[in-house]
Amino acid sequence: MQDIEAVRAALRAQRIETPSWAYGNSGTRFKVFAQEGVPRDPYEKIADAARVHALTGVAPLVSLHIPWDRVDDYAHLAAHARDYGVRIGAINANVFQDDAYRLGSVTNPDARVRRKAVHHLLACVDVLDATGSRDLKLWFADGTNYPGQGDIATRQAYLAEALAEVYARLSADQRILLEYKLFEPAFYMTDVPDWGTAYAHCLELGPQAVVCVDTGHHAPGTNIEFIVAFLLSRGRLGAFDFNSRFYADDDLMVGAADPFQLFRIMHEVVRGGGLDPAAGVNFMLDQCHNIEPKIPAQIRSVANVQEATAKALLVDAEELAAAQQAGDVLAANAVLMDAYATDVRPLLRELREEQGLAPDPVAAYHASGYAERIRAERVGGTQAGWGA
Ligand code: LRH
Ligand code: MN
Ligand code: MN
Repeated sequence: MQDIEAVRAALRAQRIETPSWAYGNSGTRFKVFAQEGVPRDPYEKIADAARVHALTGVAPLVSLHIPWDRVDDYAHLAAHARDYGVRIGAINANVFQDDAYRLGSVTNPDARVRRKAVHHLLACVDVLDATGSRDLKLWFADGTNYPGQGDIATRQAYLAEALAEVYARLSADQRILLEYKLFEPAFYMTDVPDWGTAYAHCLELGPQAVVCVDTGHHAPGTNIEFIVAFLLSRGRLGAFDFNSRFYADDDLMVGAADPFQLFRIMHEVVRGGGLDPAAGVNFMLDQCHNIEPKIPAQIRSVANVQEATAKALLVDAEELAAAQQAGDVLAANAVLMDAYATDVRPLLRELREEQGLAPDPVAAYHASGYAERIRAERVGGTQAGWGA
């Protein structure tokens, strides 16, 4: 039997971070469908994120992407966030959209381009200092399109050099989250393609370098929960970028494509102690809402993570361990499936009500009039990122 009070406490304590770019317009390389009322600047993105937190009670952090969220005064932006009841979360460095990065950023064959990239990464650490954020998230679009285009080992050495310089600049309470991605935009070879490469670089760097698992960044069929279990057991699971994929890096709502996979991932998180804030696992969303309204989509995504977490918490760990030890394959599998089959929505509704929140945050959002207000107030919203 699971201790239901412990389950409730764990759910109350979980925090989910939403990304600033989810609130702006986004799309594919074919079309960006602009929506009315989207934020015109980082301040308004934070206001929308604060709305998601106000309705869910568990999303008090907002990730920024620099320079998409460039402002003159980051301390001021952080103060604005605090005024709205949220805080600045991970700072995402962006070394992929300048012309100079055609052949890569930190792995570019030209030393001047490598310098420019490292300079930006160091400037992002300044943003961490100014905002009080803990995490610098590094994702590199670096790679090659054709065999022979670049020297793989030399590029790895350049990458290590750049990471070491940034790592040396961190304060004791700051971390590098190193994110990997199989392919795209590079189509032949990517310089940080998988968790093994990310893990190896983190090991070389030191304990303040940890891996970010973006659930959309694997080959189809990859056992992501294995990666999670391994990294967590080694103290190197720093964060998730949650989203769903059907094909490639689709950035759809987490839990939409494969809620069972999300449950399996959360089971490994719970099993490995990753829900304990001391484990340092940052549960972030990394999504773009190209055709659906953005704020309710974020609320829905937060709830999807909560549902998977609740089901994972309901796994009877003792019964599972006993069945595993006894070699009872079917019983062990049944323990997991029983938890997965539980409808946890009533429990989550109850927890929200206990906190003085509406039981259905999406319905509460629609009833609040916020969508109508921002539609009237905000004219000419911004685009989130490269879908532009
Ligand atoms: C790259 C990525 C990375 C970026 C984000 C916008 O595909 O997942 O995390 O910063 O998308
Ligand atoms: Mn990501
Ligand atoms: Mn991605």
